[in-house]
Amino acid sequence: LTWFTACIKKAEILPIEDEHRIPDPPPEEECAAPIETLPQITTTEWACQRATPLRHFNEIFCTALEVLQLKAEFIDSGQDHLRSLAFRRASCVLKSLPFMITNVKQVKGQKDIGGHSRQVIKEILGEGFATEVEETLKDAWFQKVKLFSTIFGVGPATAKIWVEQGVNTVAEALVKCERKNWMVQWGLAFHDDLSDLVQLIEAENLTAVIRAEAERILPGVIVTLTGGFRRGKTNGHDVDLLFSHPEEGKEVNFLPKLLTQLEQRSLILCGKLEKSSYGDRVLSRDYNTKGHMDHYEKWIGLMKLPKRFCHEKIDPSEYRFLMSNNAPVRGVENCTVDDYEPHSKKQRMCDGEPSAMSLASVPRTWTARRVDLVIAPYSMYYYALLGWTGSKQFNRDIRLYSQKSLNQKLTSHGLWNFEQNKKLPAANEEEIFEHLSLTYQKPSDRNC
Ligand code: DCT
Ligand code: MG
Repeated sequence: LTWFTACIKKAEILPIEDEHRIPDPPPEEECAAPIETLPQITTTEWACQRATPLRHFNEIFCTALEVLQLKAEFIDSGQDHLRSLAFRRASCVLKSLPFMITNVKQVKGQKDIGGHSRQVIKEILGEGFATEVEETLKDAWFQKVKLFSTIFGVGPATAKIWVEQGVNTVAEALVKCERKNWMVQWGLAFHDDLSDLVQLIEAENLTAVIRAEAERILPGVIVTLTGGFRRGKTNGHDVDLLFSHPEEGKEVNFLPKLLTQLEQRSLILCGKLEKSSYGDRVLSRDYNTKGHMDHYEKWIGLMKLPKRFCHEKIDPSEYRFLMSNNAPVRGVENCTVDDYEPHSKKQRMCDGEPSAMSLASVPRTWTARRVDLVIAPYSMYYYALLGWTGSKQFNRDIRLYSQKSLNQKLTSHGLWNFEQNKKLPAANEEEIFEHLSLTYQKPSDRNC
């Protein structure tokens, strides 16, 4: 009891920065302490009904459960996909708790924490680690699939094929793997740059520069840094930028103009512009969203981030002096989505531009960074903002909740109420939560 009192107190006062610390495991006999003396879990049915902060008290368990989630995702048979989600849901519950779990009895009977997850928690409480997690982390197959699936353009399916073909390293993949699409070619060539996480300062500098260019092309344009950074993360694998304009229609052909401008500023390395494929069918009951994140016009690619952007806050009024090509941009006003494609890297490589490898291997004043630029018409903007803010698991949860509990279909394009048979507009994120009878969760509390 003394141990529990001490460790509960410790958990209560544990500064959140010390989230990796765990109290020493209790001696055997003390594990039998009555459950009533421990803080009890009272959680909601759905993750979107509660706050899930970025930093929390159960990091040690969540990190372990998310290793098993990843392993199950890699194995990816139908059942393993379900298992992978089960580990994630268990981790989500633990992230939302205002105290640290100190006894496995506390999670007993929790709908989202199944037997397997409980076993992992129990082992960590007793031993300080879980054998299955340690073995997974040491497993060469897991390490290689994990490494390859972080390469731009490579998902777990391709990563697994490479491992089966005997590819061991990124350098080997460059030589051995044939029929690589443009993303994989560039992803491999710039893997060193891209495996370094994007820091918040870089994302903010890039946003400021792109905002300044965007504003020149389309005054009044909305430019929002979304994804993990909007949820309060201080680093991430990419920069997700969402654009819109309060006067609907003004966003048409904005993206190719912006890209042309950014190319002339030497900020674009390679990428692909995808046209919008949105239609009202997307909100219909039967529409299968699998394989599509959304249908917005977007550019997916790599940008060249001047190295200075990585270390100090850049004043956007000053940034043009950093660019190699400071010439005024001509012809931007005539760009359309249809004529932008010839600028794409694929075409440019055919035109004799240097290959990814030769660009990557020379000394550079810039770092390659993964960037997504997404355009949303204003009537869909707040749904796009919700979707692009994530997390991926928060989206999964709130969408399933809308469908199962409310008979409504939520996507990044809107919310369809099947009973009223209409789309529900939203003028801010709070209104979306209201439509869904949910307490508003701010972005930093959507870290499921
Ligand atoms: N998203 C989603 N479903 C996916 C992928 C992404 O709903 N399959 C959403 C949630 C987050 C947002 O899009 C941006 O995606 P990522 O950049 O992959 O996620 P992130 O949270 O920003 O992660 P990171 O911080 O590593 O960039
Ligand atoms: Mg991101």
